[in-house]
Amino acid sequence: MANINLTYEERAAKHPSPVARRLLNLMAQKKTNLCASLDVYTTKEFLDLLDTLGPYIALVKSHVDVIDDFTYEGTVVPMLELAKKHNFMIFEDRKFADIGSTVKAQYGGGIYKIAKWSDITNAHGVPGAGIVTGLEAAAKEATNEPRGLIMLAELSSKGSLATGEYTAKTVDIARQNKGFVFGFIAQNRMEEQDDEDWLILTPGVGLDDKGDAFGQQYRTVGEVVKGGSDVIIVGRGLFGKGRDANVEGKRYMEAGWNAYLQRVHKD
Ligand code: BMP
Repeated sequence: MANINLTYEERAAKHPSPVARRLLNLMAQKKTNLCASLDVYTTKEFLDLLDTLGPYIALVKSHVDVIDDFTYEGTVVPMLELAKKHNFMIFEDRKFADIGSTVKAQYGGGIYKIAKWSDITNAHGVPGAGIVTGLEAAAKEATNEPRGLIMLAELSSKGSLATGEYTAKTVDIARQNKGFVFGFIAQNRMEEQDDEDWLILTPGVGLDDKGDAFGQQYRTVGEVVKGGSDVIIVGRGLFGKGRDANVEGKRYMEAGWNAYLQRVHKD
């Protein structure tokens, strides 16, 4: 049976990536495939939102470089405490895009030290396969904890160049390191050979808006999950325009879970 019709538990049982296994089992256990994308500019806003949304999410997606008062002790340490309290995983959306030796330094070092605390990060395929080996080397140096990478195969924004042959070649890069790379940021499922099972994490999801002033394009939860998305990434839909994150968190969690149940025919 195609992976798209299998349950998260069934897929976890045979997945080669420890990070993917953990995420699939966590989603099944917590009954949520929601990833909250918290692009806010102070540590307080970030942690307050995360505490509110914690019960509804499997994953938080951060851009720590937009937090004005970021510090490791003040931002990351409490984020890790909230991850334990509410049982969710962490995805720093760093979108690495340089040669292997540079991304190795960017992932493991600087002020953010992403490899130390983030279960998952992501990278563009544009530099070629060396980006993956550089990131994997940094992860091994930084920690004994499992780390996973997802590649940007498609983007949600208008006019994105990540289509067609570029997308297919990004999948080829992922194929060269299936333990560390376990999926894609994409709008559709990617081609799967033999026993491959790529997790598809999809941003550009919103139930009330069609887009923003800068080219973002939203699709509904039902559309993306039916199309093969395994994790729905929602940002401003949860907290933008004065929305109540507690209400929207529950709403998106239920919409995502019901769409998944329909897809695997367990409803
Ligand atoms: P929002 O739901 O508020 O539009 O936020 C979307 C988030 O997902 C942003 O953090 C953005 O960086 C990210 N993102 C995206 O919107 N489209 C992509 O194709 C890839 C992304 O990482």
